[in-house]
Amino acid sequence: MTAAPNNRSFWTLERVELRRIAMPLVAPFRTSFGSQTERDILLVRCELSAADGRRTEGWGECVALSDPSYSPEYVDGAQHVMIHHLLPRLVAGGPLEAADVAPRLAKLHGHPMAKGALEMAVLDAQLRAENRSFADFLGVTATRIPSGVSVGIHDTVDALLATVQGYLDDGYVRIKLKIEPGNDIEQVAAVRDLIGPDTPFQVDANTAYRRTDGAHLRQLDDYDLLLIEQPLPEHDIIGHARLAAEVATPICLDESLVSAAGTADAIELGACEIANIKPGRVGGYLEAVRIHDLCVAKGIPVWCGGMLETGIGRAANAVLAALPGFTLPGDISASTRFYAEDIVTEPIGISDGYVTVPTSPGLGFEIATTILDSATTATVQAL
Ligand code: SMG
Ligand code: MG
Repeated sequence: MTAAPNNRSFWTLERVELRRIAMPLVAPFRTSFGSQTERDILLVRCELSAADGRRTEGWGECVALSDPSYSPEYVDGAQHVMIHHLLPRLVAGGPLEAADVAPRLAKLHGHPMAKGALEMAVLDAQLRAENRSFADFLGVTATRIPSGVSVGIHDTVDALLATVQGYLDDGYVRIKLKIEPGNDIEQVAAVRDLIGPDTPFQVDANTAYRRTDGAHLRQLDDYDLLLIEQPLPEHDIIGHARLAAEVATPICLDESLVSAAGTADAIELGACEIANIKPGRVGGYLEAVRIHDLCVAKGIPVWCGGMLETGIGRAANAVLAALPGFTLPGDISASTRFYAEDIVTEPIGISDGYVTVPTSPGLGFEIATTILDSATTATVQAL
């Protein structure tokens, strides 16, 4: 067994179980790339053992969607790459802790969502063994974070306004509206009119526009938006930089940012005036912290994005978003925004527009086993 220098504790990956769960949404969620009515989510449960006989287990959540519409990854592909490529490589490297997961998998290209879910499970397990909270691990001091809500594209402006009013009544402190060509300026004007000048408001295009849409998108400058999220295709960094020069509203990247190195380049090129940090999209929470630190050093405001996570990812995101660089409200809404029933014992909720930062050992959740079992559609012993 490897000795543990610098107080690092090394764990042997004993078992890895992959679970697929079906989570129906309380209402369809439409974006420029499609409409979701249910999430098909891949969870990772790992069991670790230490040389001194301690054992621990932890959970990770993979944020990949059912099809490669948001990003190249999709849930069946994530499961396949974990079983056939990532886990064999992880195990072959011998004992590990969470910080070893990304370097050990670095020679395998891409798949940040699959890699991030594995690192997350190891991190959760390791923190539980230490009886340590993620909040303590990250050194966060904030006890609550402001809660923003993401609003889908609606068929009519009236229906949209009714939905937004409901979220205002729930207490959300920031509205994000999904937009696409043909469903943008009129909707933004109507929502701004409804919510008044003081409610923070932003839009997300999920890559639906093109470089030639600068003059069109400049119309959004009239509505005092916090940001325009990912207007152009994910690889079009230069296009985003040009758009940032054409439009006064800050340009925020989401899909384009999959690593700290890429984020540094996008910032240097002037393409990323604000960063949406989604741990699942960037290969895990440790890379998310590196992006946070980079953005703080560069003076780039950040906020925590969401991927309709269950209580597992939602709890961990709520901790991450308590880091001081997260100066804008994140897409960390109450679990009930998407799900009638969550798979954790204390689903994330909001109170006066804020989410309490979880402080229990591990990433900040406990599994509600019976509910999880009834949501499970398949279980695979991957290791
Ligand atoms: O979890 O609150 C959430 C969802 C936030 O809009 C959200 N996510 O592009 O930012 C984004 C989308 C990606 C998922 S769309 C199915
Ligand atoms: Mg987005």
